[in-house]
Amino acid sequence: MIVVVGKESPAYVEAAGGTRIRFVDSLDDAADVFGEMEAVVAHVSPDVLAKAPKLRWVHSPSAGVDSDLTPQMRASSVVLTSSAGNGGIPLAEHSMLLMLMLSRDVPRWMRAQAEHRWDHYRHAELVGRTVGIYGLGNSGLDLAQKAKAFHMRTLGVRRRPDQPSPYVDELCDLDQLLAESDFVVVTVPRTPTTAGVFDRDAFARMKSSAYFICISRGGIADDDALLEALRTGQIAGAGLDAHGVEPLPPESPFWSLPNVIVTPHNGATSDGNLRRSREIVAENIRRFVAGEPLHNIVDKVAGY
Ligand code: OXD
Repeated sequence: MIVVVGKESPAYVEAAGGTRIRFVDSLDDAADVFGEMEAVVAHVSPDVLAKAPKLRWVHSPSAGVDSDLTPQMRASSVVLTSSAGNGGIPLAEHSMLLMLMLSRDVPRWMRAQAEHRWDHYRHAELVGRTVGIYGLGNSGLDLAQKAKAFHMRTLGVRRRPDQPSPYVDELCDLDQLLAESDFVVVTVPRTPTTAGVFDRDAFARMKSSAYFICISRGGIADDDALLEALRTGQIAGAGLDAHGVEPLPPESPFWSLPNVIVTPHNGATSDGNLRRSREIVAENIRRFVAGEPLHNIVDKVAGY
């Protein structure tokens, strides 16, 4: 039996063929069938994992599976798949939006508009500027393509440099990315390897005119170090869609720093994301039932 947390979907029913599929609002509503459950489309807690002896496959509705990868999930033989690929396009769009907003100081125009004030000033262009993309997965690669359309120079750091990286002018290491980028854009998942990479030392190595943008996960930057870099002018500003603590608490200083644009982990919540998520799930249900290899299998050691 397959259990899906979410609205009933004819496409999933069709993909499941004759296999039983049940749609619930929350996994608690499926407690009576935990013993029969072979596959789940939802975030699964260690408690549910322990109560589902027949479970073979869990599909996470998220692209980043850091919160799904509990020690129990890591230790179990259950195959975990992710929704990676659903948000690459809107996150690349969001990165472009933040680069444009920061370089043109759009908040300044918005303040002036609220006061009906004509505030006319000279601002930067993106042409010729360097964007350093930390992580060349779905969003990083799409961002590279979009940045080239804006005539930017693109640098990229990726774990597997042997993979094709179209639209990336140069693959480099973190040192070069920090030293040369006008915009550093973090697109990597949060894993034991990436957590805390952007520390005091990393911000000190960025240009004082550069902006830091994070569209994947908080915790890859050390928030205290980022705050210090923003307050002291070590870097010019930041555009943050992902935050160390979410929701960002009302008392967080990030809300009120003049050189920061905060969005509420909303960059990927688009119509296209929903459509792509459903396509990924339907295809994986079809594969599961047919006994074919699943898409987006998470490497539980690498963390994505
Ligand atoms: C995700 C996200 O991982 O929205 O899906 O950040």
